Amino acid sequence: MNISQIAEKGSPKSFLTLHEDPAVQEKGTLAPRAYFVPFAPTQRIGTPREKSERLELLNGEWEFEYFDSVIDLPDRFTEMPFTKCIPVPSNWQLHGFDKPQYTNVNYPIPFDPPFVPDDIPVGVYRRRYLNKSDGMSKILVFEGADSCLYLFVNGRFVGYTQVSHRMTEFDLTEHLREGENSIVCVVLKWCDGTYLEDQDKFRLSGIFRDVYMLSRPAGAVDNYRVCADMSGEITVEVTGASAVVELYDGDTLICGGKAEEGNAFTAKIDEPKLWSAECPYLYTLVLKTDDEVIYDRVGFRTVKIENGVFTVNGKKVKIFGVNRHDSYPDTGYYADEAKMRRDLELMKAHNINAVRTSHYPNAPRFYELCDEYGFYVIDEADIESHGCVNVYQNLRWDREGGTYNGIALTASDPMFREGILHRHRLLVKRDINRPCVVFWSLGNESGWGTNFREGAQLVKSLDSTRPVHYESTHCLDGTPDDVLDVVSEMYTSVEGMQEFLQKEGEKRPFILCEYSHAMGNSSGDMEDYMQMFMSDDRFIGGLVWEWCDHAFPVGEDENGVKYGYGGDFGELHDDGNFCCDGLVYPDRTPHTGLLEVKQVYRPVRVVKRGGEYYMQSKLHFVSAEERYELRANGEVIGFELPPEGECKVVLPDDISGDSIKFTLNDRRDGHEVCFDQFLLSEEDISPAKTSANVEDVIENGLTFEVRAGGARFVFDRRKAEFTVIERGGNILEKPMAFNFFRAPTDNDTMRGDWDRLYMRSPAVKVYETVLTREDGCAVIRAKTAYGRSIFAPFARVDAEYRIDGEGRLTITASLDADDEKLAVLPRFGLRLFLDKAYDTADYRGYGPTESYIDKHQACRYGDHSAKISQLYEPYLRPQENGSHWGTKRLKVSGGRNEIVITSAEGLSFSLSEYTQEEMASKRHRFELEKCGYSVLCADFAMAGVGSNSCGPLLMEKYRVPLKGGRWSMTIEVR
Ligand code: IPT
Repeated sequence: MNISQIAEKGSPKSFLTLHEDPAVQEKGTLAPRAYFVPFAPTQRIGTPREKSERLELLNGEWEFEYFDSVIDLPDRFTEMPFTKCIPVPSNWQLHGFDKPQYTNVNYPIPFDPPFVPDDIPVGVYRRRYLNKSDGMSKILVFEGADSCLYLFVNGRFVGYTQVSHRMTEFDLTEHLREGENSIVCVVLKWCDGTYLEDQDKFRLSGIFRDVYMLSRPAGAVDNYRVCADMSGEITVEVTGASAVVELYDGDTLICGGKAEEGNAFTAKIDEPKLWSAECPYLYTLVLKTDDEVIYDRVGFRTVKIENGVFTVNGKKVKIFGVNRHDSYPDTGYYADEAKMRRDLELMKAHNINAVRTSHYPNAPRFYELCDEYGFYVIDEADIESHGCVNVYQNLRWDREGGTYNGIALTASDPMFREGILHRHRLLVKRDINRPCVVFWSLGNESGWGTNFREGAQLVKSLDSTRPVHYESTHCLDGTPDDVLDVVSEMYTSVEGMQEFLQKEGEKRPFILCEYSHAMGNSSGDMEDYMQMFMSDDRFIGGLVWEWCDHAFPVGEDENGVKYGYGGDFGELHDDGNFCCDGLVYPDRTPHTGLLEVKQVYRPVRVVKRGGEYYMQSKLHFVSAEERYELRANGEVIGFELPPEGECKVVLPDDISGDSIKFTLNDRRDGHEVCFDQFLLSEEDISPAKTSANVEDVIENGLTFEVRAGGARFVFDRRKAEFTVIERGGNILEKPMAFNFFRAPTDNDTMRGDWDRLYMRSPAVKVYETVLTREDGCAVIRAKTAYGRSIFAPFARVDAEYRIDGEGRLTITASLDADDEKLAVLPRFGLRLFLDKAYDTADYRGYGPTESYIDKHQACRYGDHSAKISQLYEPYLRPQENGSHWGTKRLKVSGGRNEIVITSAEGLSFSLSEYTQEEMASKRHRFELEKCGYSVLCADFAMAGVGSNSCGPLLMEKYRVPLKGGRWSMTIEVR
């Protein structure tokens, strides 16, 4: 619907015509500039921006009206009565208007560019603005509005902006009158930009970042650019006016001069203190004009790609990063400074050194904080159009002979040329002065074509000091992608990375812009990727997908907030919990995956060679001893470890124990940075031999009964499982059976196969059960198979149950699983339903947090103790959790007896109030019902977790061996 056809001519509504015009990205706006905030000349250096006398924050309650359709908007909406209010910044879907929709790839609207549906949801914002003329220009700044914004002042149309995550300035000087003014913003949920902003996130709308008015005097600079490199050279270019330039190191003026339009200020300082993520040293730049001063921070640093190697200040720096979205359960897309700081502090504390602002520029303040804390930033343009993949599926894809290449539908389309180029321009223009930005990224998942090629060239023409990154080079028209400075891929397997190195003619370095998809119980492959990153200089490193779970409250219960995800908001279509794929829960509580990341990304490692211990540093710019304190089993050890160096650890003579634990603590705040543990000896946990004999063995048709050492066992021959294990009372609330299933993790993408094989509830076929007496023991041998219907049994088990004279039961089992039908078997072990009084586990294994064969870097091997509730890891979507790998001894207590399980080869155990069936059947953690038992799973083998929800299949070495495995464990009831 062309609004101008239905609106009264000349009415405010008649101006709403630009959002379906892809040639118009903005109207009435000031030229994009670098982000800065002006101050009054009297203000102290370092004054926070909110305190600037030249900045008036307009955040707060604004009047608000919402319409499901722009068609229903009154023609003269600027004069309509406003009955509601909304906080600015915010997303209106989180304030009772419209509803959130979580969609990943699929567009939320029909693909019909440049048009969007007639019924566009619209939010109208109004606030009064008191203007006191002081001779200065009044510039209204929006740091973000989704998806586009029409601005009206005192009923008159002022301008238009789209590109949700851009900063837009409107000069209101001519529009404001003395005294009270009315500012009205019309924000539409969709515009032609929606086709370029199909980022995988909850789709929310509104003015979601800060809004403020700047007062700028005549004779102020419009814009400036600072370049400062590792040689100490600094250049400051200004436009719009000349300025006095001063550079301070702390309070000391180190150089100064004048910058004029067309005549930059340049200087060279001696021995500059360089900026890096490790040592984020910043100088202060002051730009003075007659009645204004601008403060900025400057980092001297040089980013380069030379001979296929990425360097920062000449060092082969690796990116150990995360992808970060703006997503907060209370404020949606809005991150205030405290939230940004919290994210960055958490990242720092977890040894993360880089952030990709997936998939749009973050709030400008974010980059200043990255400068300050020290993060390498891959700054990404506000572009993602992967919805194209599904638009013409089976039509264009087939016709073009490519499948995934349909993603490039907008990439060469002239209709989107301006939209794409403008997004690239806005990215560079705004953030060009930020030392933290080490790569410009052209966007995400939008395919490759002429628009992107031109965009890359534009970016390079605007800034030649940073390399250009882009991942999505799927192409429909053969446009070459050689303008890109790196080869970027996502979710490539470690083998795939190895293959990259073999590619003939490819000289560029390689980065994994997304990897180790952190969805649910994940992060199982971190260390394998780390080994690969370190194996070749051409590997720049990678960024884990992603920082946080995106979810919003849908209520509260006794456990706190109930989080909803895709599908919980009445969406037309959704992508379920694919948005819960972060290293932290929505409230920033770390997932165990974040702990794994922290340990794998550790800056210093201890290795053992020839009986000696050596520390190796991944730091490039600072000696480790300046930053960290080393302890070996608690004792402080002196060391000197230069950047990129190695040193021998001199241990005190009296060091003792089963293992040596080296811990590194940050000298500034004492937090533990990382550790390395080496086992020295292992106590023999095998049960002591006994001369006692089994007392009684009774064969009873369908049962075998054994009495030994005060314990009694009943074995059901029909199912080949124990129904009674007792010493003063049966510990088994249900028969103890072999268990193959687990509540699928998000990475268990093969769960459909498991269900087709009826793995949740297989029927057992018993071929034989034989009882003999051997060496004073009772020995039951059973041959069984497990399956239910349709196929051959998916698993065959030969088991031996040996009960000795002390009443200890040793189970030895070998497995023969169907490797035709199964790639990954979730687990192989025994499940015991115990009285719920059994609520405590003392174990020697990998803890205290959950551990798996491929996810235990963050765990220490040793003795741990936990209550059943502490063994539960509350993933938003219930799934396998809380297992402990490498457990050699487990004692479960709290009930009448103590149940002790030992295994020389180590088993995985979990103790849970929830059954795997319950967890597998519920969508949310808040729906889980306790089963009334303590469910003890003692697994001979438990599959790793990997990251297959969006990544390679679980590595062979982390799977349960389908054939040839033979394991044993001993159960003793005391
Ligand atoms: C990849 C996207 O880049 C990212 O935004 C997110 O959607 C992630 O996947 C999944 O969580 S794209 C995927 C099709 C490889």
